[in-house]
Amino acid sequence: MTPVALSIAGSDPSGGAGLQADLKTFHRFGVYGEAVVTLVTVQNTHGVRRVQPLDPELVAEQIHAVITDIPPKAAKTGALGTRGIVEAVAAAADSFTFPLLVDPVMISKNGARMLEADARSSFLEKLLPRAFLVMPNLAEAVELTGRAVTNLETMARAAERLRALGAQNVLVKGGHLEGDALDVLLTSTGALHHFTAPRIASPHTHGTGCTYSAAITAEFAKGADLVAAVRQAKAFLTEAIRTSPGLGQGSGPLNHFAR
Ligand code: PXL
Repeated sequence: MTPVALSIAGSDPSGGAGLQADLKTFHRFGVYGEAVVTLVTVQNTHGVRRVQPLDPELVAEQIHAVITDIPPKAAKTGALGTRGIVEAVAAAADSFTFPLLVDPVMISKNGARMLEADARSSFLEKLLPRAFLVMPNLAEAVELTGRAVTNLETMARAAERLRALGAQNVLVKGGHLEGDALDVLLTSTGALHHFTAPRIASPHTHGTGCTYSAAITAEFAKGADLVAAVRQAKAFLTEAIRTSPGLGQGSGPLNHFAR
């Protein structure tokens, strides 16, 4: 059977992040991709100029249409935009019979808000408890927990708080720390795992978070377990950054053909 994954995320017309990155990544992993649009951005490699969220009802209808026809084996969320969309996705997730990965996209690299500030409580109370895995970067971990997250120890503490709030598993991504790219995974059994990869100095990191979460989702769709999925995804990400095609005049995309 063809593995199927679903992304519920925003559109990046430059093709490096958001839904477009998710679909390319699913494809690269041999997974058929479904794509529900939550918001439309106007952007290129220089940055995001505009974010236009869709009507929550329209998002809910898209999800219903695809999952009742071609049910995925795993799904992920990316940029959700508004409180209304967060609540619509959380309500839909109640009937999901497959794992949901939540990438808590909040702010783009150049500072555009991808999730309105007043959506935070809905995100924490309604979406997080439905997440099989939530995977914040450092800034998102700070925003979600209200605590400083600056090293391995505080990354693990943030993961514990997010698990206490209902996420089954938490991956805190340390890519913005100094030194090697180190991520901390806290699983539902309370086990801590560390994943390291060499830091690659590159300006072309647009869509890194989206690509990472899409790769993990693709691995889930193929039946991988959590630790194996994160390990495969991180190896892909490292190679995709290392071999970025250098497109655009700003922060360009990764190489989604990598591996
Ligand atoms: O990488 C975060 C992100 C997610 N989704 C969309 C984006 C971005 C960053 O620019 O544009 C649609």
